[in-house]
Amino acid sequence: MNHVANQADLISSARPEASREAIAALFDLPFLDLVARAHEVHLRHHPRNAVQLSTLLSIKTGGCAEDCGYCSQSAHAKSGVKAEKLMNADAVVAAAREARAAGSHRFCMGAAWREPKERDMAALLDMVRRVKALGLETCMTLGMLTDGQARALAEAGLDYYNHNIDTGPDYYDRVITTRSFQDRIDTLERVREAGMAVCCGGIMGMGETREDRIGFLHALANLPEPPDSVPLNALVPIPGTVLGDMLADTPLARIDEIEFVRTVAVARIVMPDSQVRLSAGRESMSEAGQALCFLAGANSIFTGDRLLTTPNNGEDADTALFAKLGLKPLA
Ligand code: SAM
Ligand code: DTB
Ligand code: SF4
Repeated sequence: MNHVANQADLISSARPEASREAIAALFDLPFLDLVARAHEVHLRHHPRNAVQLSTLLSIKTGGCAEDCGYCSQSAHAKSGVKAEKLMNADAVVAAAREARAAGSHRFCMGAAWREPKERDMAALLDMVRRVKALGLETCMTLGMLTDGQARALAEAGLDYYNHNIDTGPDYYDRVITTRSFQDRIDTLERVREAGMAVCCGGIMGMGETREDRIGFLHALANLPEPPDSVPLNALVPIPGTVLGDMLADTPLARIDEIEFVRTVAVARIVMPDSQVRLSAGRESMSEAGQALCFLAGANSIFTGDRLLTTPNNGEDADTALFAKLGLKPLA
C-alpha cells in the first residue's frame, strides 16, 4: 500500500453519507444540482438570508516557529511581517468594543504561536473574560493546547477555539512539516473535551487536487463530531511565503471560483448543522462569487478591513453587498 492510501485509511467513515465515495459523488454532480441541493439542506438547518459576523484581531503577530507554507507570520517566511509582543488586554478590549459597535457578534483573537506559553495564560484568560463581558462570543486561535490550557480557557468563558487541519491528510505534509495532521486532531479533541465549540477548516488553492479537497472534507465531517464552525479560506498569496511564491509562478494553481463554490456546497451537505465561514480570500472574490457561496450554504464571514496580516473587505463593501443580496446579520 502506498503512503497516500495509508494516510486516507486513517480516517474511517462512521457516517455513510460522509464517506469518501459519497463526497466524491457530490463533487461530481452538475454544478446547479449541487448548489440547489446544498441550498435545500441549508434551509432545513439554518435561518434563511442570515449571515453570522465575526471579527478577527491579531493579538500576537509574527515570529512563529511553525513553517506553514501559506503564512506570512512564520519565522521561516520572508514576508516582511515583523515579530511583535502579545498585545495588552486594554487594547484588545478596545478593538472588541469597536467590532461590537460595527455589528459583529463574535470576536476571534489570533496569535502566531506554535502553542501558548504558561506565562501568557493569565493575560489570555483576562482577555477572554473581558471580551465576553461585552456580550460578544469569544474565539481564540493560539496553536496547540495542553489539556490544562484548554480547560482554563473554557472556564474563563471561551466559546470557540479555532484550529484548522488546513488541507486533506495526503497533502498536509507538503504544506507544513513542523507539526503533524495528528497533532491537529489531538488539539481539536482537547478543545472538544474541555467543552468549547470547535472551529476547524482549511485553505483551498494551495496546489492541492480535488482528491485532496475530498480528503479534507472527509476528515472534517468524520471527526468524532463535525466542527461547529468551518472556515473555508482561499489562499491569500503572500510574497515571501512558499505558497505565495508558488502561486506567483503558477497562477493556474489559484482555486477556480466555481470549484471553491463546489467545496462550500459539499461542506454544507456533509456538515449540515455547522456554520460554514467564507473566510480569507473573499477580498479577491467577485460579488457574484460570494453570492454563489451564500447560496451554496456559507452563512458566516469575517467583517472589518483586516484579517490577521492581510486586508479584508471593509464594512462599507459588506453593508452594500448585504443590501444588494437582502442578507441580514445573524443576531
Ligand atoms: N497560529 C495559530 C494556528 O496556526 O493554529 C493561529 C493563526 S493561523 C494564521 C489560522 C489559520 O489561518 C491557518 O490555519 C490557515 O488556515 C489560515 N491562514 C493563514 N494564512 C493564510 C493565507 N495566506 N491564506 C489563507 N488562509 C490563511
Ligand atoms: C481561518 O481559518 N482564517 C482566519 C482565522 N481562521 C484565524 C485567518 C485568515 C488569515 C489570512 C491571512 C492573514 O491575514 O495573514
Ligand atoms: Fe504559525 Fe499559525 Fe502561521 Fe502556522 S499558521 S506559521 S502556526 S501563525
